[in-house]
Amino acid sequence: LGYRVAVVGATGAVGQQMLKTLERLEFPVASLLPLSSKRSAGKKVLFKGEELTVQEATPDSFENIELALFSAGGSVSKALAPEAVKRGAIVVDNTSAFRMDENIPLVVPEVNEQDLKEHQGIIANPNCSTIQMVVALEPIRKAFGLKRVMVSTYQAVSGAGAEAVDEMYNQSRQILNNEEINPEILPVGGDKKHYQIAYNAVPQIDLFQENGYTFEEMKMINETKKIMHDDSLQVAATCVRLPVETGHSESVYIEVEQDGVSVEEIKNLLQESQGITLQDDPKEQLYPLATDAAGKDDVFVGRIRHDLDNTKGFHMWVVADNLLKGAALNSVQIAFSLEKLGLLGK
Ligand code: 11C
Repeated sequence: LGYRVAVVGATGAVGQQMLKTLERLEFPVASLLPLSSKRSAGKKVLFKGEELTVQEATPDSFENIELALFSAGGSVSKALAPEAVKRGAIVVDNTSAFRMDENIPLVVPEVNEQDLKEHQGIIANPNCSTIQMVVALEPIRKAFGLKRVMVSTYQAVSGAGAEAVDEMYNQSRQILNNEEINPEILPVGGDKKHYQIAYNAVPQIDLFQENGYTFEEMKMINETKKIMHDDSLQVAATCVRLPVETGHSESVYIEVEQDGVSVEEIKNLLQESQGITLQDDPKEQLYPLATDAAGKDDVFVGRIRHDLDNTKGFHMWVVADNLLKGAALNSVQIAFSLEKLGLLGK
């Protein structure tokens, strides 16, 4: 018993995590169809101990599918997600293809699960750096109101794909061996120039927009407002890539609406909130680290402290596994929410 599920991009870093997460969280899967581009078709993937052959995704692949999780790039989603919906599947799309479409819910279950009720076949999974931030901020927004968010990110290379991870490790070895390096991928595969990522910090994630912000920064800004249903929320972002394999870290400054809020109140609130682990004890040097968050489901929050000049201002450090809560896990949680709300199944 269960649902007929397809995973599009099953051989990719996020697709692999989707398969593992469906299995680990025991999502009711009756059959699993791994799909990919032509290039990866024929490869094998493992699901519940069974070796499955990956097939090339075509419109007809979705004929019998009830739930399709997409993570194979925006152009694949644009071409095939509507085809899957035409054939009766619900699509959870982990690309930026549909996120800002006003008819498409952009969902983080801890924040706006009810938006799923408005779906017309496609549900968008937000960008990884947005997801972990809104999970941390939603309990504060609900309790005290939220006026402003200023975030600087310290993002892991796995966000740019498995080839970027290889580039980081190869460069690190080459530099240690005094060999010449030849950056080809980071900061952005398709951009004009490429820079060293090993032992570096690169303030560019995705392409620059006309306004001087990168697309990653604009995703954080626009997606946060959409998920929180607040266009007046002031959001600014600076996104930076670090030589960390997995786990995005974020320094977040917020201003709440309400006066007189204490650090203790915020800590207590976050401690009780779903999907959050509070790690905040400066005396014991306890704070979130990417190396601890990697492989875990929760969003980790610490270093919570009052701004020294603004009584409504707070600083915090937010860390999560970008491939899990930032991508695969959030998609599978959306599937669970769809099931809970009675929205899944033909
Ligand atoms: C990164 N945040 O770390 C990106 C990866 O829109 O889903 C996720 C891109 C996206 O490079």
